[in-house]
Amino acid sequence: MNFTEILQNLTKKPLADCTDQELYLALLELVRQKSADRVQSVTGRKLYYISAEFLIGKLLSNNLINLGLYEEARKALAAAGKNLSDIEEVEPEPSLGNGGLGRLAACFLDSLATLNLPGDGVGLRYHFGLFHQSFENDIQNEKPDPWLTAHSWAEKTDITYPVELAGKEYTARLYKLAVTGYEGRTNTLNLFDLDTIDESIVHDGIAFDKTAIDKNLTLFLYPDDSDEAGRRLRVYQQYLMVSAGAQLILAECAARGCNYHDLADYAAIQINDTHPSMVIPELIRLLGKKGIAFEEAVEIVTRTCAYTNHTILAEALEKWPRAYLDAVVPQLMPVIEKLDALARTRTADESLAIIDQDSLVHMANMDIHFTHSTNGVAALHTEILKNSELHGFYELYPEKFNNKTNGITFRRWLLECDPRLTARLEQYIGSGFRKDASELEKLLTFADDETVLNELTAVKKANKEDLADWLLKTQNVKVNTNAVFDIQSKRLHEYKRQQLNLLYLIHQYHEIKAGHQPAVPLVSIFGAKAAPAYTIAKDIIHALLTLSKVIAADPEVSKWLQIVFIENYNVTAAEKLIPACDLSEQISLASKEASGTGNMKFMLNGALTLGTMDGANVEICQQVGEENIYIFGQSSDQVIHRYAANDYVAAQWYENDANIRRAIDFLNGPEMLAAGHSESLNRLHHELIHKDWFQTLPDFNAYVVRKGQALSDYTCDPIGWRRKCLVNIAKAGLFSSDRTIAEYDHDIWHLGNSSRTHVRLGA
Ligand code: H2P
Repeated sequence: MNFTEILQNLTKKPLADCTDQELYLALLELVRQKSADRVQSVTGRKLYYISAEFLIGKLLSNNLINLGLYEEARKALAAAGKNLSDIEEVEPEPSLGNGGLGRLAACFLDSLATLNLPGDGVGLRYHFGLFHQSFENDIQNEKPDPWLTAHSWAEKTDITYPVELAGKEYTARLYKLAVTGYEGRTNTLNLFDLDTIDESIVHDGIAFDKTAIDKNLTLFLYPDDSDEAGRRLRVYQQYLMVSAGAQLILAECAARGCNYHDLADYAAIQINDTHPSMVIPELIRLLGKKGIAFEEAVEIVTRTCAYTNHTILAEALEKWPRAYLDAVVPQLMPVIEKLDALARTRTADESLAIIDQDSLVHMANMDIHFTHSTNGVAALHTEILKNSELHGFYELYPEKFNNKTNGITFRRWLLECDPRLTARLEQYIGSGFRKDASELEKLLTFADDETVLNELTAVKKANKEDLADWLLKTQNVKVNTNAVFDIQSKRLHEYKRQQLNLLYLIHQYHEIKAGHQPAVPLVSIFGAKAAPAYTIAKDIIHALLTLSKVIAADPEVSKWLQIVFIENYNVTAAEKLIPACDLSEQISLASKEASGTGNMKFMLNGALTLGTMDGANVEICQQVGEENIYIFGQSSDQVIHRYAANDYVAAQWYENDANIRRAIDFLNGPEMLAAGHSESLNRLHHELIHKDWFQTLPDFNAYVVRKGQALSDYTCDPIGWRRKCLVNIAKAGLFSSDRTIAEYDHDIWHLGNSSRTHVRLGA
C-alpha cells in the first residue's frame, strides 16, 4: 500500500473529501500504530525522568519526522490538495511546562528515544497546563488553555494507583503518551491524573476553589501560590506525581524480576529540579512496606536517584513549611525526620540540614544528601554551585557533583522548524548531521564561500517573510522584513532582564528623536509570560506594550523602531520566531541564568547572540570565538562580589548617569502616562531606581554600545555578518541534547546494562 492508501484506509474516504480535522485524526492514528511498532523490551537499567513539566509542543510533525513519514505525508496530502501545515493548525498545543526546564525535559525524551535508550518520563496530566496569555488594555490577562480533546496523544490506561493525600485516598490514573525517537525506539511519557477533576470549577480567568482537591488537583501547572492554599496545592500535586510515579516504577521493575533490594539495577530516577524531591522519602516508605529496613532503603534510593539543579535563585529552591507536609503527607514526615537525623550525623553544618530551625523542609538538601549525583546544567552554573551556592555540600560530597550542559533536539529545533535551512545544509554537507550533530562543523569549509553565504542570507530573508506573514495573521501587526529582527523570547523574569531591553528601546527612541539615525531599522520582538502573581514582571510587559504604542504613533521614530510583543508565547510560536531571528537576546545578569536553551536554538538557526557571560552563553562564546558573538556586561565574578559586598545602590547609577536617568524617567513621563497606566508605570520606575535586584543599570551603557556595534556590523558588513552566522550554525553541534543525554547516560544512568554506580554514600 502506498501512503495515500494507508491514510485512506483510516479516513474511509478520498483524502480530497476530508476535512483537516479528519486528516489530523487519521494521521494521529497512523503515528500511533507506527510508534507502537517501535516499542522495545527493556533489559537492565531503565531511566525514569520525573518532572513537573514536559513542554512537549505539538507532536504531529515531530512524530512524522521521527518516523521518517513527513515527506511522504506532505506529498500524499498535497496530491489531494491538502496542506500539512493547515492540518497542524488543528492540533492544540499542550502547555505542560513553563519555560526552559520543561522544554529541556521534552528534548531529553526525544534524545533518549533517538539514542535507543530505555527512558520514560513521569509527570502530571494537567488539564490546562500553563495559562493562556492575552493582552487586554495592554495588561496580561490569564485564561485556561485547554488541550485535552476527545482524541489526544495521551492515551488513557486502566492502570491506577492509590495515593493518600491529607489522610484521604485518591486514585491516580495513568495516561501514556508515546515518544518516538528519530529513527529510534518508542518510549513513554507517563502522565497521572484523577478521574474526578472538574474543569467547570474554573471561573474569572484562572481562579478556582483551591480546597476542592478531588476537583482541582491537576487543573493547572503551577497554580497561583500567592496564598497558603495555593502553596499547599503544589505539595498535593507533587505528592500525587511522585507517589503514583514511585508505585509505577516499583511495579514495572518487579515485573522485570527486580526483588527491590536490587532496584538500582533496574531503575535510574532523575529528579528534575526540586518539584519531584518527595520521591526520595516516598520510595523509602514504599520499600519499607516491602520489608526493607530504613538503612538499606536509603542506600537503594541513593543509588537509584540523581538530582538536577536548574537554578541558584533562592526562591526556586523549594523549602516547604513542615506544617504543610504534616497536613498533606503525614505518612512521609517520619521518613523525612529520619533522613534529617541521618544527614545530621554526616555534617554539623546547619545550612545543610533537611529540616531547619524554622521548621522548613529543604527539598534540594534532601536531594543532595540522598541521591548519588547532583548536576548543574552548564559549566559556569556547576562551578557556581560548587564554589558558592552549594559549597558546603561540595565539600561533603565532591564526587557527587558534575556538569551536564543542556542541549536541544535538532529534530524539532532545526529539521522541523527550519526546513529551508535544513535543505541548504544537506546540500552543503550531506544529511549526517541529522543524527550526528558534530557533522555541522563541516560547514566551516564554506565560511569564505560567498555563494553559500548569500544563499544563507536568502534563507534568513525567506524565514523573516514567513514570520512577517504569521505576525500579520495571528498578531495583526505588520513588520518590515528589511529590518533587523531582534528577539527576546523566554519566561518573563527580572533576572532575565527584559527591562534592560526596554531601557535600550527608550534610549533609541530618544536618540532617533534627537536626530541620530540608527544604522538599520530594528524590529524588537518579545515573547514572554509573567507568573500571574509576579507584579513587576507584569509591569514590564505593560511598559513594553505601552512603549510599542508610543513608538508606533510617532512617524519619525516608527520608521526605525518597532516593538512587537506577541501574545501567548509557546512552543509553536517559538518555532516561528527562531528561524527568522537575526539577533538573539540572552542578557540575563551574569551568574543568574543557569544555562539557557533558547540561546542554543537561536544560534543553531543562524542568529547571532547578544549576551552576557552567563549560563551556556559562556560555552557558546568558547565554541564560536569572541569575534562571532556580541558579549557585554559584568562578569559573574563581579556580580557575585557585588552581592557579597551588598553595596549595589541603583539610585547612585540613576543619579550619576544622564542616559540612564533619561531612559528611566521616560517610563512615567508624559508620553507613556498618556498611553498607559500610571500605577504600573510608576511602580516600575520606582523599582528600577530603588531596588533593581538584578543590576540592570551597571550593564546599561555596555549593552547600548554592544547592540549598536551589532546593528552597524549587520548593515556595514553583510557578508561578514553572515559568516559569523555560519560559524554559529557550524559550532552548534555541541548543544544537541543527544550529546547531553549520552553524557548523562555515561556518567550517571548507565542504562540498559545493569551496572551498579560506585559512589560513596555517606561521609
Ligand atoms: C531553567 C533555567 C534555565 C535552564 C533551564 C533548563 C529553570 O529554565 O532558568 O537557565 O536552561 O531551566 O535547565 P527557565 O528559566 O527557562 O524556566
